[in-house]
Amino acid sequence: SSLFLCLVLNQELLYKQPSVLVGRTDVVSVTPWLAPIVWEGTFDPVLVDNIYKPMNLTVATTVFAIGKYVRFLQDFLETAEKHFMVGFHVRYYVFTDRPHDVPSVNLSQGRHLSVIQVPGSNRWQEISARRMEIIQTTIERQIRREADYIFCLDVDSKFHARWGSESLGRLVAVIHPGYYEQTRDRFPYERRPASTAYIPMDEGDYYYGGAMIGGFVEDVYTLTKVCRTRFEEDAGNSIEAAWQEESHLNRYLLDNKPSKVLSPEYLWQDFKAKTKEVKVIRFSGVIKNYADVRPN
Ligand code: 2GW
Ligand code: MN
Repeated sequence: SSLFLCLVLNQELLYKQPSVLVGRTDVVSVTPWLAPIVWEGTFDPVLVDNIYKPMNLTVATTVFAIGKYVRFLQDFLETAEKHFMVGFHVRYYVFTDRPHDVPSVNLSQGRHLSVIQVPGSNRWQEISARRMEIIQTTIERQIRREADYIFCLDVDSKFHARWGSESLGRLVAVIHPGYYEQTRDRFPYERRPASTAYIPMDEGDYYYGGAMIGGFVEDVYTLTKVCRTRFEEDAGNSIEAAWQEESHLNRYLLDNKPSKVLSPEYLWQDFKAKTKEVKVIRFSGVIKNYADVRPN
C-alpha cells in the first residue's frame, strides 16, 4: 500500500481517500466509549507516522529480565530494533539482577539502552509486585524527564511485524489473545471481594493482557502507583489476586478506560494458531519451558 501512498509533494502527503462506507466489518474497531481498537486495515501507517514524526517524540520501553529471563533479551531487543517504533527515538530500560548477562545488541540511530540493576528474587509474587513499584520509581527518577510515551512489556516475547505510532495514546491497553471470544463472566478476573482487584461477574469490558501497559508517561505513572498500592494492600490482608498485576491492571482499566485499545495482533501467543480476524501478528509471547526459566 505504501507504494501508492508515499508520494510527498510540497510537504503534502498524498494518501488513499478514507472511506465512510468501506472498511473492516469482521471486527469491532471502536469501544463503546469511543476509543479506537487498533486492527490491521483500520489505519494508514504512512499517514499516522506523518502525524507523529514531526513531534520528535521519545518512547520509553521497560522490560524486566530477572534471573534466567535474561535469556529472552537478545531476541526481544533484536526484533524490537526491526519492528518497534522504527524511526522514533526509543529508550529501552532493562531491569535485571544480572547486568553482565545483558547481550550487546546493535541499536539503530536515535535508540538507546540503559541497564538498571535491581535485586533478584525467587518469588514471582515479589518480582510481580516490584515490577509496578520499579516502573513507578524509575518514572519519578528518570523516565519522566527522558520520554513522552512509555510501553512496559514482558521480556519473553518477540516482535514480528510493525508496532508503530498507531499504538500511541494517553492510556493504552491490549486485548489478551486468550479470551476475546468469551463472555465476561468467563474472564479470569479476580473474583474474591476481599481483593482490591475484585470485578463482579456482570462487570468488565475486555480482558486485557498484563504483558503490555502503555501511554503517556504520567498516565502510566498513575496506573503503576495505584496498582502497586493495591497490590500491597492485598498483601497486607494475605491475599494475592488471581493473575497478580494483570488482575490489578484489569480492575484499574475498568475504572479508568483506556483511550486506545490494541487488538490481539499486538499480543499473541506462539502456541496459539492465528485466527481469521488476525491479519498480522505483531508481537507474541514465546513458548517457554517453565522448568528452565522459573526459579522454583
Ligand atoms: C518468576 C517466577 C514465576 C514466573 C515468572 C518469573 C519471572 C518473571 C522471572 O523469574 N524473571 C522475570 O524477569 N520475570 C518478568 O516478569 C519477565 O519480564 C516476564 O516477562 C514478566 C512476566 O512473567 P512471565 O512472562 O513468566 O508471565 P506470563 O507470560 O505468564 O505473564 C502474564 O501473567 C503475569 C501475571 O502472573 C503478568 O501479568 C504478565 O505481564 C502477563 O503477561
Ligand atoms: Mn510473559
